[in-house]
Amino acid sequence: MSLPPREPALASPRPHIPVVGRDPWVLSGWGAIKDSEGAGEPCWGPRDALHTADPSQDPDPGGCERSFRVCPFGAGKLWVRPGALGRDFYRLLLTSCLLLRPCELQADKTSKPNILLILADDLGIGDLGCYGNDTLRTPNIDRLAEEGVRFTQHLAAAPLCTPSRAAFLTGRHSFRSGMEAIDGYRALQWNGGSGGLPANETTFARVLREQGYRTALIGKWHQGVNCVSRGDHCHHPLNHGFDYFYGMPFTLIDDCHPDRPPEVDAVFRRKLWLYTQVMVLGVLTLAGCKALDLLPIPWKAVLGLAGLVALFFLSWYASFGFVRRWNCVLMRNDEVVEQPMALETVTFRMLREAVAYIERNKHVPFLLFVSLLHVHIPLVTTEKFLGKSLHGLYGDNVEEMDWVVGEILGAIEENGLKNSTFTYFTSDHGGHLEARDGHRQLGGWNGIYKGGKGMAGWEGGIRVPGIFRWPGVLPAGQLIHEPTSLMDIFPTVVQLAGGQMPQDRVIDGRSLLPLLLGSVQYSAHEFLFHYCGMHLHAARWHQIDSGRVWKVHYVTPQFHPEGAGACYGRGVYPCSGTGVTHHSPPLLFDLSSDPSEAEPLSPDSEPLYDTVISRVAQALEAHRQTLSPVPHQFSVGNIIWKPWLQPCCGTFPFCSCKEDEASTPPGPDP
Ligand SMILES: [Ca+2]
Repeated sequence: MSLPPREPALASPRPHIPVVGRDPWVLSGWGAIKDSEGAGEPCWGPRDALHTADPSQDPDPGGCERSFRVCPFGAGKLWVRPGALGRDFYRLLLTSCLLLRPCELQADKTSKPNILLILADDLGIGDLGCYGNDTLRTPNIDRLAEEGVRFTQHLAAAPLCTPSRAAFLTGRHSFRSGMEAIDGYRALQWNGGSGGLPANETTFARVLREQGYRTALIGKWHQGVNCVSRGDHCHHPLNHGFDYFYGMPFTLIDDCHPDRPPEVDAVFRRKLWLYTQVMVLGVLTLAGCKALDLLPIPWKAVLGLAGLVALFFLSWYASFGFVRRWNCVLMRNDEVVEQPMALETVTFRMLREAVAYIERNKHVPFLLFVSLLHVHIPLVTTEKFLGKSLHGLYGDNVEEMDWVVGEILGAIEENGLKNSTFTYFTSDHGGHLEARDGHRQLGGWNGIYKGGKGMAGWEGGIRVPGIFRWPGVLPAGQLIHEPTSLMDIFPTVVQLAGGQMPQDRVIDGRSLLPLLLGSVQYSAHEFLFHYCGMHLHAARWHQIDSGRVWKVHYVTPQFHPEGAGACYGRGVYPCSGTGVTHHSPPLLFDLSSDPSEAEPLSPDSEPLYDTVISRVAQALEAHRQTLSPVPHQFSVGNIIWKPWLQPCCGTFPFCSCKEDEASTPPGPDP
């Protein structure tokens, strides 16, 4: 895999692509209100003149029934069809709307774009062709980028699954909802734990459903299930605004694969197994001594000790010995439909669900959040893709993921929804450098960026792909280097749906529509703060007047071995304690000239050093004023497995069921 050149970050192999702020569109005015082929009658005018209230009765179902009301002009309303407009004209309308009345994008159901969000799991930014990779084949995602806008400084709010997704769903840092660790566990460990996204959090799905959207999550959740009893589903997707769910309430882990070594609490489990063996050996020794009359102890005592050892073993094995059964579960809405989940067909089944969802909702606005199981270990890959990439099992899995994305995009196009669908693709954080099988790399590639999954400060942990497509509205092939966040998706889609932002809480995300439409040149994020658990590790300052992006590190992980760029052999990298280094004075980098964070600046090498440190400290102090304590969802009491919370089909603890084989769809053509 070749390293892309330095800035622009993960540079485009297509240098002619226009860049916001350097080659903006020129608005050409009000002329070209034609269909996409430049023919036909203009698709605008009073709404009633355009289509009937019932889309099924619409004589032009592929046309104006998907119209999009943009904003009032004078006393009337103007209705336009995205695909029918000249791009400049449409962009002007939307820009005017944003400037005049930010939420005027609201209208009835037929006026809203569909929203398709695709989130990859653990995908490195350097794994996609459109971000500079020239050895992995990702033609479908590359095409998405060519037809849309690609962000180069798109940042996860946290470097691990659960907190990053909590922030993505709510538009605010995960510690604001308690979905971050103080120390210890940094992600939910069990379906049977009581921690999870609190019911009083507002997801974008909830807001969009209130705006008349159908809302679905297909794929991974990893935000908890139950609180106090099995089936209360307080953290379940259906309790967070999704009206359809098909997928894993947890996440793929090595334990889901019968041939892979255990992953959940693997070190702790090895210790428990060792303790059990020592205890058994002790009891056997006692029994032998008793049998040979070497020790004057009664048999009752020996049997009592044996019983205690058995109890100890059963108590831990009941949870850890059945990790696959407890955690690798497939649900449809409230119901467990497969336990443990069969890996061979799960990709096809989830894809089938996504395609079917698009098909049956094509006449109403929908939010479809496809949360891919790719490319998390154990890298479940179907036969068609095995051994086909240049990068082993990981590469095979990336290429299969691209095929899945292509099939979903194909369904959008086949149903005539391409121009009325706002599509987004990203990853929940950077590639997992420590995922290895011996010397075989099983994790992603973060390109020129230092660090990876688990590391909150270094770019490799948090810089992810960010691709947006909305043909006819957003420009094709545009590149934006501004700092943006996964948390921005919340306000962006809420604005698209005409919803209201929650007013009773801090929202850290900012709508990307002005940036996407080119009505502004700069991100709304002058500062971004990068947390590892509850610990601030770094801060970023986009100094607009100079165009420079500064990065200040207060805490960094200790690589193992030193200088390795990762923490090999040490399990999950810690956010605090002996595994990190505190920097006083902090490390300072200029990402504009040093995106790999290779050369820390000093007062001698950078005249602005003190100014930058001081300005960022000032912003940090203001940021800290917005923090308030909340219950911790990752406390030991919430994290541990509780039998009474375990999702289960059949009779507990023999939970077992299998989804109807006849409904298993065929895979891709060989
Ligand atoms: Ca992940």
